[in-house]
Amino acid sequence: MTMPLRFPPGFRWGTATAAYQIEGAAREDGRTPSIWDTFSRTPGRVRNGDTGDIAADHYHRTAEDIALLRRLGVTDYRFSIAWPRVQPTGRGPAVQKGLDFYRRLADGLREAGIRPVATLYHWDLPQELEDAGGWPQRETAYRFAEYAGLAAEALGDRVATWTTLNEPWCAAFLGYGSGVHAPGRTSDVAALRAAHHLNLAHGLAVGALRDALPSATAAEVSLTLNLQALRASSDDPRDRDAARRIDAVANRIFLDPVFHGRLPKDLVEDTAAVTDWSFVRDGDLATAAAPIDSLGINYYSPTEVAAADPGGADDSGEPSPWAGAERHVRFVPVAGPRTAMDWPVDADGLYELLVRLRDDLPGVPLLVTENGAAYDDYADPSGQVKDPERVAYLHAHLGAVHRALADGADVRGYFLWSLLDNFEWAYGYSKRFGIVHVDFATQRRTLKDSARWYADVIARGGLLTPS
Ligand code: PNW
Repeated sequence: MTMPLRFPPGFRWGTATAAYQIEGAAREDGRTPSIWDTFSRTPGRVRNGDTGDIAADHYHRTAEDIALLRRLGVTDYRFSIAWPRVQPTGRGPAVQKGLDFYRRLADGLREAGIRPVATLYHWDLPQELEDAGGWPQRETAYRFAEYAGLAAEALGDRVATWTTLNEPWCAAFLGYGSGVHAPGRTSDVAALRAAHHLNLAHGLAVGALRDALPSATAAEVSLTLNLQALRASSDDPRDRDAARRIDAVANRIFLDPVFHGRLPKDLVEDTAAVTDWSFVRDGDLATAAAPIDSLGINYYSPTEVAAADPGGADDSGEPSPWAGAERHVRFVPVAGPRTAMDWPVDADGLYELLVRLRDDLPGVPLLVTENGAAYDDYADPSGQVKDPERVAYLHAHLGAVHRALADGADVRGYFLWSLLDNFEWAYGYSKRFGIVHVDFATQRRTLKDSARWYADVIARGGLLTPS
């Protein structure tokens, strides 16, 4: 039988999760609070007052969850390491029990024939480091590099891919700019300082990882960004300038330091009223540009922008995650069906992003480290979870990856977000991204139809029908 959309041999098929979203066990084995424990326990911050105290109880159900991955047939599994489990105060020696958990996880994965892909920072900063100033403070970058070294020394022989940071844009601009994520601060200058110190932390951690990893294992070192797939709503130079501004403060603010060792000139100009960037010291940008082996991309939806109406229609005075750009830009709703997040379904955006990176970063292997959709799934009385919209979403987006591959983008793998329904940050448990349904009252796991569909895709190595 012919298969129209076959993926290359060796293509990595995975699912992704993050520690705070699934582990629970928030007070066990020496783990201390992270900024997300503090934030979620603060009334009004997370929908329904939900916290990650129990989450999907993955900390105690690791074997069951690895068995699920085995049933899916994935080649890779992307998880994150909780910094406050491994180094509770963000300083000093590692906690054995914390490391043991990730050692068991990695060993269990390897026994199942699954490559462990570990992210060091998926937003759970030890609260003590936030109390000392958090990411706007330079010291946090040095703390992170030390933690990276501890983790690599303990786990370096069994992790296949090390990702330093997940989505530093969210950590900096949602955490310190708009304040909708932990720690919930609302300051443009704090967000820009955080972004720089995250770039610095990334580069320092790459060095610490390279030093600590046994060279024989040739582990891959990577970084995951949630780049905006940007469209200007017209060719009018004012609309194109709005897109340039968002590209600077959301994409090139990370891409330029990490891949070219420089700050975007236009970003520095756009943000001149916010900061003079004097917190950037000599050598920082060269440090941030330490060579890495691949770039991870998280993609859910595209972003369309136009020039703000005269007077600045979007200048509502509300805290914004677009430091220096907010008064110039209007966000235009993208057409198409919507997920439960109210995010538009538009697979072309993923294609456009991958092709842009093919052109802008020649020679850099790409991984789609997150892609998926939330829908209001429920287990029917027969125990089935029918999620045809998710299957359609995934099919369309894998089709977009295939098109990008055919057009020369060097995409090495695809990690579906997410394995399990989980704690969706400010939305708590109200949004279900899993291909495995979790009944949070009983912790019962049920494969959704999309999980069976994904297992078939992996087994065949591609899609039977064009999207
Ligand atoms: C990513 N935004 O988060 C994260 O890496 C995941 O942990 C998360 O569950 C997933 O996407 C789905 O939300 C984002 O508002 C959260 O632009 C918010 C935004 C982007 C990414």
